Amino acid sequence: MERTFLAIKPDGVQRGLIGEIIRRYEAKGFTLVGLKLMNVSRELAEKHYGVHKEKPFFPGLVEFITSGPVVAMVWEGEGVIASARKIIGATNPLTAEPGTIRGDYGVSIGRNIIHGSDAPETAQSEIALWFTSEELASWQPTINPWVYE
Ligand code: DAT
Ligand code: MG
Repeated sequence: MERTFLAIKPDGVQRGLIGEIIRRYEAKGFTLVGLKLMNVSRELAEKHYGVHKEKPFFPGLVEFITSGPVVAMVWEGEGVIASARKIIGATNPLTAEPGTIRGDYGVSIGRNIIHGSDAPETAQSEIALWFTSEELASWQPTINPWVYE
């Protein structure tokens, strides 16, 4: 079963959106297999956003993601990587569709509430970067026959 890494950024935590965001993925039918509230070290932030190292917004991005607690999560389900990104919406909240998390709650690109892995390779490397295998719970929700045909 496919897994993805999602993180509620410091703005999402400060704005009281933790429950609302988790509710959306639960209601969709995906399974939560990893969850922790944590402060992000500069080292972890720079590794996580390593692909953007040369971008002008990189220093601000690292500053922002280390500025307060983050909710790191791993979600499991059929097609969860692409679907979770659809639920998140476009990078810029002003162009993100209403109904998406960023479209409903955000205004600024530098305050876009949530991160989600963008492909199977990044999902795998981000899960390994943020979680140990002991921190992930493998379980089968009993409702799954009502979620999957
Ligand atoms: P996404 O988070 O949708 O995968 P991304 O990987 O292109 O977007 O960029 C990572 C984060 O960096 C993004 O969530 C917000 C920030 N960011 C991206 N482009 C930016 C820009 N032009 N100005 C400021 N911040 C930006
Ligand atoms: Mg990205």
